[in-house]
Amino acid sequence: MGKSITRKLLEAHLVEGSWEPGTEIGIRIDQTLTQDATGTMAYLQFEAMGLPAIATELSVSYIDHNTIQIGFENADDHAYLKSIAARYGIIFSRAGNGICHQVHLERFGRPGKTLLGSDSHTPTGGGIGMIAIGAGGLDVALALGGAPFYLRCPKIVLIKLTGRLQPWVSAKDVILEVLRIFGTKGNANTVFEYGGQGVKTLSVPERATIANMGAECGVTTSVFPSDEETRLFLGRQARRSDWSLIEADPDAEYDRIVEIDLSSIVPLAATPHSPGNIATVESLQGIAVDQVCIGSCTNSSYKDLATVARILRGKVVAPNVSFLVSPGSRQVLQSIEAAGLLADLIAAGVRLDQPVCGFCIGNSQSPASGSVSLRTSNRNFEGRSGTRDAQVYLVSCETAAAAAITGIFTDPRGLGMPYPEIDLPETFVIDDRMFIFPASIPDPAKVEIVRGPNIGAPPESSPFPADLAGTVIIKVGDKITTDHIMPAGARMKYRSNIPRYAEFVFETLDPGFAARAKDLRDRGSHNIIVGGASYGEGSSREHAALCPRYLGVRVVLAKSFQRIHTDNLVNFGILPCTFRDENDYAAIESGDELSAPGIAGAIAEDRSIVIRNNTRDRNIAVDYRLTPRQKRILLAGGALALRKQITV
Ligand code: MIC
Ligand code: SF4
Repeated sequence: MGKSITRKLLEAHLVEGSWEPGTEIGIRIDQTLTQDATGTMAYLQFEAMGLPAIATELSVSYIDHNTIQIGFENADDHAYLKSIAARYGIIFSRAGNGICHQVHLERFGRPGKTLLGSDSHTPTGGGIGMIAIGAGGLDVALALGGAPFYLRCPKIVLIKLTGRLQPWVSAKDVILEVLRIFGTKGNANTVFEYGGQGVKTLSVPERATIANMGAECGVTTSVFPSDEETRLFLGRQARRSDWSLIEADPDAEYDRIVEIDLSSIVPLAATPHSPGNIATVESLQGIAVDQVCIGSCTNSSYKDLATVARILRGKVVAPNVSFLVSPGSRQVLQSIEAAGLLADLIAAGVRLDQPVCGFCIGNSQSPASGSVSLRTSNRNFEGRSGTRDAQVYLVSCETAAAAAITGIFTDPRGLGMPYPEIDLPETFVIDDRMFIFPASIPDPAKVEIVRGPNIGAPPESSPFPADLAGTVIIKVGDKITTDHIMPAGARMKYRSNIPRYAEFVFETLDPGFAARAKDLRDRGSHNIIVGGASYGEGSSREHAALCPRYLGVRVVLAKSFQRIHTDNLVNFGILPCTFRDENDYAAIESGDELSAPGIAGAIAEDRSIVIRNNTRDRNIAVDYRLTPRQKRILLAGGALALRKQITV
């Protein structure tokens, strides 16, 4: 049997374990990326390791998330990150240069390489034939120091594309169709590999849109072949020599094959409040729209913005619509300007934002109460926009542009105009002057690290308790996202200050949570969170583990977990465990007192755990699925604590 792309690339980077799906493997990481919201903690942890320089081939630190700068905190973070990059040999992408995933694809992504990023949409790099994986900041810090990245050897699903997209249907509709088929849960430890003749009809930025939003299915990553289209894209970036051919063997083996005929896809939307709630745009026609936001790492490429500009050419935005465009990068902005397309947007009444995450993470452009917002981004979790009762729909650029003109949900196929086919420019505008490259730093060892008052050290940890005795401090339902656990938006500026950020854990669900948890922690309780299915969906932010840990959380007992969050919990010494019998979920309430004598010994010896609910006089059997490496981390109280134990 031949090999898939996924298997070829993972095997080429294998440093521990062997190809047995489900078992843990360690892979070498060639490249890393961080963004400012997760980056500060990642580099604080890297500093705590005491290494002189990074060990990767290429690492980039991007400023794109916290760019609002109300108060000193964001700018403090930027200054810290800039000094860290200069000291350790990391490329620094200044604020205004663009969103990490878009810029990385443009300037640094290379077919065949591995990329680990402290952001869940790092798989965008799969569009160029990379194995690109999102992880918590601590895992990225470890990779920066040369450690392997550990993951479960994945199952591989071939998504075989046939046919060609119809006019007015685009890559966003393809990934929404994938989300319709696979949903947002149950896809952990899986890679979506794209193949079939239909792939050839998609350009690299379109493939990147699809790979990007695979994150919403909860897969490890998504990957496309590197072919003639990839070569053309790299040529447009003046990087032809970075190209190599990457393809699956004709008889490659897959765990499952799902065929999608591109020509049968229609305009789709994810309706409130999950990227997995898929409906046709046709079925939503007529709903009044208050806001249209175009951008984010999913849909902010040259083709995306050029399409929008052409649709809006000669028209003005409907009176009831606030219309925002945030380009993916400075290159995209410069390229649409060079092609004369920016003028169309300005004439149409656009509110032009910086090339940043902006509206996507809810730190600007929050919609009005109860209003309808159409966005080309990738997540519409309740409240993520910054407005709890806003109705956020995720759509393609074509559908977004149609609504901007008509003021209502409109199937773009009914606009009554010819579909603007976009020819990509022969070369994009290439201007790397907003990067600071390590070669330009005369004496890195002498660079002083800038630490403003917003920069705090990662909190100390203590070993996992020998005997568990604690309180259920919150019981939550299914699909609790990291946005519920650790709100972003306006709160994100405290990312580098754990005691302060921890005050907002579960803020939207239970504003009294932090004070209660802290009080119990100080009285010696091991706090316990009880969750439903798919606990920890969404972002890679390790703060969703680190801040609860700071508040004394030691165990999360849920029906099931998302991958990145599970790894983050273990990395900070919190046990993720599941109900053996899901009916036990009903037999436990917030405020219950639980205990498990000898729990650490049981984990060390791989024995089963029974947690006693003392309040209800009942035993609850739980399962935990930890590799020997993860057990060592958990019992030591976290990955940094373990590292210190080893190096002392
Ligand atoms: C997101 O889209 O939720 C974020 C903000 O980019 C996060 C990272 C973070 O919380 O800083 C992600 O996707 O991992
Ligand atoms: Fe930024 Fe949004 Fe992409 Fe996250 S999903 S990296 S916030 S643009």
